[in-house]
Amino acid sequence: MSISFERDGDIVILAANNPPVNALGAEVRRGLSEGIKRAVAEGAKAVLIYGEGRTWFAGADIREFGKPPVEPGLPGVCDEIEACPIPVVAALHGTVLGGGLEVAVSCHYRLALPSTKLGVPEVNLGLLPGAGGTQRLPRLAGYETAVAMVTSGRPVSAAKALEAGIVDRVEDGKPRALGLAYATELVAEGAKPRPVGARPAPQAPDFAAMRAEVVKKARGQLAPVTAFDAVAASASLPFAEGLKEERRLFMSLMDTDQRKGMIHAFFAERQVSKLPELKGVAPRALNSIGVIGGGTMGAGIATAALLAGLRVSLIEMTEEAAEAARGRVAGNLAGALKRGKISQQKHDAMLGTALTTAADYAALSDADVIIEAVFEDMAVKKQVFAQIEAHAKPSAILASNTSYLDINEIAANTTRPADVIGLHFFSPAHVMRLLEVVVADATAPDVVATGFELGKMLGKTTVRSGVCDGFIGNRILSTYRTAADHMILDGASPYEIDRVLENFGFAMGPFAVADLAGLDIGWANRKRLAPNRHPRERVSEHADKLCEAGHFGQKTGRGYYIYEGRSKSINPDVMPLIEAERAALGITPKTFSDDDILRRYMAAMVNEAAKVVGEGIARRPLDVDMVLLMGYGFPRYHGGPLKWADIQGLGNLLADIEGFAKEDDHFWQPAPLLQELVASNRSFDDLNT
Ligand code: 3H9
Repeated sequence: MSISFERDGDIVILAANNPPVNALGAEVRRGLSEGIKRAVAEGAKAVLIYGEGRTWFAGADIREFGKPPVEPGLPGVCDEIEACPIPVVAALHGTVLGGGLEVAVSCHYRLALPSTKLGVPEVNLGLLPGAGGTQRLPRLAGYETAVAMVTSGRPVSAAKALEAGIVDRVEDGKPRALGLAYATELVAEGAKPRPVGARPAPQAPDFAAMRAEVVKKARGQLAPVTAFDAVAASASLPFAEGLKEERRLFMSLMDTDQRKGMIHAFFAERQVSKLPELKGVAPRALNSIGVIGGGTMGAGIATAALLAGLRVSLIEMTEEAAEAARGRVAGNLAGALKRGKISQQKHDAMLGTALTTAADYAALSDADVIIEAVFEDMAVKKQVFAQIEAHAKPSAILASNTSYLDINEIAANTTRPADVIGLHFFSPAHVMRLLEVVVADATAPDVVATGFELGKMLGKTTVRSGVCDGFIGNRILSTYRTAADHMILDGASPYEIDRVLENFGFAMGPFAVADLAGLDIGWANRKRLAPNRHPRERVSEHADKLCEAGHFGQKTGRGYYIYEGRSKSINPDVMPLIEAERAALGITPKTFSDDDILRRYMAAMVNEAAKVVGEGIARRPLDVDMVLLMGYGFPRYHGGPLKWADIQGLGNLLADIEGFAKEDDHFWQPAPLLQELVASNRSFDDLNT
């Protein structure tokens, strides 16, 4: 039984037992509805609801969305609880989220354990609280708190919920015992039901200003603004009408592509690190890591590892460089301390005993995983691996943080290729959430499992990649950046392209990103690839010219944009460079509409992503989606490039690619997998299961 019915004297206890998170699936809803009716019919004096296991209800069952509804619906169950003629007490613990919080605020009295988190994260799924949350929360907590919770999706602590009036008391103990004591007390006092819906809505604030703020923060995402409108409706409509308006707005979001994209992202995030090949494979021991190279990347990796409780040996070439690397880690940890992520005591222990910096590889002798983060040059990497091998213990894993180079070649140069793996972090490594685990031909399964374990410990979204130039993410990036460069040669400006992609939902367009990453990185990469470049490849040179003039983007204050303090403006030198290049190549520039730009850019991204999946570099389309979402700023509400492609219709995308191929059939070669999916009328999502 998902909801058990039990009697303790005058009190009926409804306990939820639907692991892992007590989601409010159909059986749970039925259990609650029947339990309330039966409690009243049997003459109970109060009802206690609590959750068995690790949490109260963590929300509606997300797997039911998009399927035909099953009665009773959650809004009706909440109304039934609220209308119950005897007091209903909620004893909350764990994560009281979404529909879970809506059930809680439909109860008449609420207590919470101090560790409880309460929130309405529906906006993160492209939805709004659809079971009365937008109408009941403002009546309990006022508009400021309700709007903040509903539009951001961020949970609040039990203490904050108490202060805001969302819970009545906070007590430590077991939910069942505490709830029973509270209910017994209420019965003894003759307490009555206190339906939140019967309270008047608070005084309406300046909704126009609040809404403008929400629109600004939402950056194209529909749910926060629609959720705001639902909350605001509570000020002008009677409670029952407000519920109807909430329902209408909830259903309108249910129909959107953004909802599909975000729910895909939710499940993909949880599925991405579950690899059938790792079932039953135990990771190796993982207590300490070694990092070679204490630049921004190495120091970031060291910081992430220290924050996860690992011991770290950080190796540099000289004592001075090792000291400088320690300084970088200290700077990162100072930031974590300032933001309250770690205590002073932990901070001091990390810098004191957990971190060793040295100029001698002998300091690596105890490390379980050794990650090199040195200059991107195969000869340098091979030398470093030879040194690592000389000092690593036999069970150690030897990892490279290379962004592009061939891990098979690195592994083949060692005497223990089974221990070699790629661990591709993204900079700054203690902030960015993505880790690509690059599996080479000879990598042992327990080494792969340890890579995933490390990612989990560091709180990263960890994705398996095969070996190819750039792995999953940088390979796809390189292709869509090339498409953008071709558009520039043919008539678009970097600023138009940035604007279109920012309107699509990226926080920054590709040229602003290039300035941030450093234009010298792309420059070095183009030089590396030049010797093997296909003669038919179109290469634009304006970016090289910027670099030759010493303009590397943000770090030199000038790139595609000029950076002064916090302000960013267009660099007037860029368009003349591009125009000169077009003239030299005899290209008559044409006009690109915003739609043309988006279609070409996305077609290039999806086509390369389909090749990456088709070749087995990524095992599933969802792996690509996670890489782009977590490492490349792809807007979460589009779900990832391959989910977006499914939603657009793969036939349309293939037709676009075939159309573009008429101009340049070298660059626009349709991915065989895309052709196969279109021919068999299937989607990328069909390959995810
Ligand atoms: C809603 O309530 C709408 C209403 O307003 C209106 C209705 C009319 N449903 O994350 P974990 C699964 S919208 C189904 O790894 P953690 C999850 O997929 C909902 N399944 O654990 C995973 O499965 P698997 C609003 C769910 O400890 C397993 O549980 N609520 C749901 O790191 C463990 O999850 C939310 O948005 C669900 N609601 O984190 C809360 N939740 O093992 C969403 C989880 O097969 N959930 N699963 O991979 C969360 O934020 C986290 O899961 C939580 C636990 C914090 C609860």
